[in-house]
Amino acid sequence: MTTAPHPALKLSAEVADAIAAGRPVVALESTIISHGMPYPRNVEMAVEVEGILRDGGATPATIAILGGVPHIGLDEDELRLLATDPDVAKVSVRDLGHVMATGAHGATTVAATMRLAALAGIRIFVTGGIGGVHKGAEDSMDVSADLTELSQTPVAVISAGVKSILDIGRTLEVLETLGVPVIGYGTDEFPSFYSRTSGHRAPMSADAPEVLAAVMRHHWDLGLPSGLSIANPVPADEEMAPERIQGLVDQALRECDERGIHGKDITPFLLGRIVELSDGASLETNIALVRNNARLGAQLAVAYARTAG
Ligand code: PSU
Ligand code: MN
Repeated sequence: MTTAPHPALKLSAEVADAIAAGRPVVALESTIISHGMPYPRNVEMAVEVEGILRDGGATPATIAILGGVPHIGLDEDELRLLATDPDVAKVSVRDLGHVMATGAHGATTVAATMRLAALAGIRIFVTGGIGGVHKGAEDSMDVSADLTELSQTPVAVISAGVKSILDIGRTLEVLETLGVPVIGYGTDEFPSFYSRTSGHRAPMSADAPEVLAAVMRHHWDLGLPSGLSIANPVPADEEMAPERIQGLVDQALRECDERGIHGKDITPFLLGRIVELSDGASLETNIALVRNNARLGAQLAVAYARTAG
């Protein structure tokens, strides 16, 4: 099952050993650190989540571009740089060649992290939320490259669903069209990140990591090219009431429009504004759901490694 990591990647010794030995490894993204949360909670979260994965028996591999080189597995100084340096670019798949050519630092989105994880031989990736179809995309055509990448890169992405800054229904439609399995973990309803509910059914559900691992194995054994989206609802005692969050989201969306923010700046603006408007409550929920996803990610990585022939 193990193929050699792509030569352009710089793997940490720990991650290289784990991949070579077929031990459980879980990828983590870095846009969530550089553009998804404020300092110092971003670096605290990044360090804590790596610890949760280790405690669960998996090796964490946070992914970013440093000095133009894609890194798979970072140390704490590198996490801190990503959390503090204002010049770190938000890097999606289209940006990879450019950030490498210019020797810059880049924080990788879900899409770019998936691609680099796959090139390293990592099949499981934990994050908070994935990108999707933006509200009004009928006109703006703003659809996250995360969805395209999910359609063509064999990595299972654990998130807490899609937040209501996006058009959740259209996001699920596009994922269906692209042949991406969307699996609710322990739920029949697709979660909306800050809340356990969205009003949309999860297309499939599973109740145990072993079931998720078996789905992955069958999907890829058939030669299907896509990733999987595993939607793990935020724990009930840490969710935000849907009515409360929707009011804040609507206000942030209005402000985004008024200020003429567009393209790749939209998602970071909305996330930051929702933290401010909620007096930090959304940040606590965001961190809680990432922790929860890391616990599942470790279990899934262990279960998936056991299915290897
Ligand atoms: N949603 C979050 N936190 C994040 C992101 C999304 O709750 O940090 C980031 C992820 O890196 C995701 C990216 O891949 O935003 C999507 O950006 P865009 O909408 O520009 O595709
Ligand atoms: Mn976009």
